[in-house]
Amino acid sequence: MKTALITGIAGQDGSYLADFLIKKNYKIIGLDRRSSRDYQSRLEHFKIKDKIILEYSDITENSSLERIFNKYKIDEVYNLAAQSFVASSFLTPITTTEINSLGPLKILEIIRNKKKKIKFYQASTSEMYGETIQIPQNENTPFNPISPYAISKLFSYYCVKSYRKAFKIFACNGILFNHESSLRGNEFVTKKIISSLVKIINCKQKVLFLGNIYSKRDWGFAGDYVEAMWKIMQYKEPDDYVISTGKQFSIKEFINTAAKFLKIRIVWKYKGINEVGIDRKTNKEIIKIDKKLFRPNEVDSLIGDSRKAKKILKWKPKINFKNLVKKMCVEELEQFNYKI
Ligand code: NAP
Ligand code: F7E
Repeated sequence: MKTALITGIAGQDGSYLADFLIKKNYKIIGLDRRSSRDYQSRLEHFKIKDKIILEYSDITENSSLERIFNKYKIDEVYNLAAQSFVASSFLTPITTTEINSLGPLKILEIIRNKKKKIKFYQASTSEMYGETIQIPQNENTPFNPISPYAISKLFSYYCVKSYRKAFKIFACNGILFNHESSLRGNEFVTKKIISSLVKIINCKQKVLFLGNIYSKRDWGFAGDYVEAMWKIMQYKEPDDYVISTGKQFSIKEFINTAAKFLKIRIVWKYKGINEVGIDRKTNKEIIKIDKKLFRPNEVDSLIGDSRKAKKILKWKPKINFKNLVKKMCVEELEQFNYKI
């Protein structure tokens, strides 16, 4: 039985990965930080809380990390803990960097000092491509990060490469493009759109406010992407892989697709900051643009090329864009017992 340490276990990917690895008969140590919020609802969703050993820690705190590494014989570390919200990183760039850059470096140092064969996975991100000039983006595309989040992640991306080369550590980067599910944090655009539309049709919310609805993302399903993380760690050589669907859609296209599933007919009117989405049935403006939701720097367009993962790891996404949106709509409706 292998033992995996998952940092950020209470997050979207952490809970999906824990569920996936439990089914593969792993012993799971979950690193979670204390919170006053409803912080383990995702683990409860999978009904796996009692199958995990939870250790309270913080990836910015050396001694507490060392305690965990001394307590268990860990085979694989999946470092998913992060300040993962790009918009927040402009407001808290230093905390973002302490968590996203120094956190993984501290874990790599522990692995290096232990001189044991502990594999390390780093949750790298398509945000590192930033203002990209190459379409689609693959493992050889130059990085051009434009947010504190992306810059902090680029630091850890290079730490992984450096420790792999210098100290022969089995350390890998998964460069994952956006991946979603109904367990996505409420502040991310896909979850925000679907939960707001569901509330609007049930008269629990009047308007959905959004920022830039013309940026484009390559959206996949979180369940497919955690399988890729595991495959990256099982390959005979440590390496870096792009994980994506190879298709991109704008936020506006996401809204239109979700609205269709939810049987809302939206008519778009006006341009720029005045653009509105009108519900044809009620004639009410249900989508409006809020200047405050625009980011100081915006990544306009991302689309990944994951042919390397397909060829070497035999990985490919099972759920396409339409089915992802549908799945999120169905689960949102079920979760809140809302009706359409
Ligand atoms: P998420 O839902 O925000 O989960 C991140 C988890 O990390 C949360 O449980 C969070 O705890 C925890 N965390 C934050 N700071 C910590 C600290 N100092 N010590 C310990 N734990 C800490 O993010 P996700 O969507 O699952 O993403 C997982 C990882 O993949 C992240 O590293 C993210 O940057 C990266 N990534 C995500 C995507 C994506 O599309 N989802 C794409 C590429 C890369 P709290 O709940 O207490 O905040
Ligand atoms: O924004 C636009 C926003 O916050 C997507 C993280 O998991 O994926 C995620 O980062 C787009 C952006 O995700 C709103 O400006 C418009 O263009 O859902 P998001 P993200 O920034 O792409 C990457 C790969 C990660 O690594 C990150 O950890 O949607 N947008 N209006 C909005 N975004 C939000 N959140 N809220 C809005 O109201």
